[in-house]
Amino acid sequence: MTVLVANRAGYRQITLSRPDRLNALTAEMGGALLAALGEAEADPECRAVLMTGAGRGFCAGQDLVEIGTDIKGLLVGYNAVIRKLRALEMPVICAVNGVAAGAGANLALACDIVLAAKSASFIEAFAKIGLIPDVGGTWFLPRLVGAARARGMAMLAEPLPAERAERWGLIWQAVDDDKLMEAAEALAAKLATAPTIGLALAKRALDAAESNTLDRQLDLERDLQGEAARTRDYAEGVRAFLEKRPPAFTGKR
Ligand code: LHQ
Repeated sequence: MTVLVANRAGYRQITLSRPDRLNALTAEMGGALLAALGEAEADPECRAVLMTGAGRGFCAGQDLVEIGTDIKGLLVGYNAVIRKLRALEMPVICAVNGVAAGAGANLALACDIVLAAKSASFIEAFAKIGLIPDVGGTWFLPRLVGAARARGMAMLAEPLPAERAERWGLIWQAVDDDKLMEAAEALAAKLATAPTIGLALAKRALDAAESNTLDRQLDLERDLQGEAARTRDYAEGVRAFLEKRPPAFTGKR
């Protein structure tokens, strides 16, 4: 098994698992990852996903031993994973436990909240082998860190340590190595009791904002807010506030 799936209370943990190759990606692994995300989506009890890597690395990108010649075919598969991560109607947390290189770095960046061990680094390694950042890298990088840093990362392919990645806004937080999984699990557990539909709508609005004018975005916010305000979690959130008690969100419509 190259992708391990564990059911936790309210969320799924998905672990990339080819530790002797730093969890480098294969076509089979891309398919397994997509299937695991599809199962999380189909499970009404699942309200968040936590992704991480087994062993000392998070993901070293495409497996350069098992790469074959069908580069475009591989990317069709990996791109489906990126699309699914962005469309998933629940938060996706990524715990980057070690080096994230090439497609592995950009797989992490496609997640909603990225934590990284302080010893981890992000390497847009593509330039070292004559490729361009893929699986969304050219889209995520300038949006997260700005044009100058995106170009430096893409062209120099140097490791960006987790703490600098946090300072640059590439990730949410760098965490002491021995606290990473504890912090990621606590975050996943917290998000698994959050108003899931509201979070999913916020995720959709933020992605749409990347290409919308303010005018269109205001319309979209109005419409999505209308949808959020029809959820039971909205009613519960307001009721709990007025009753001065913690809300009990169900994540259901
Ligand atoms: C690996 C790999 C690896 C195989 C480490 N493959 N074995 C997508 C789809 C379609 C087409 C093309 O491209 C793409 C996008 C991409 O992702 S292209 C970019 C591919 N990735 C890379 O270029 C990174 C290659 N790896 C490295 O530069 C280093 O391994 C890093 C900096 C990640 C880690 O360095 P170290 O901590 O020094 O570890 P290591 O190099 O000793 O690796 C440990 C083992 O893992 C080693 O095997 P060995 O048998 O010697 O112990 C490596 O050969 C193997 N490994 N990455 N991508």
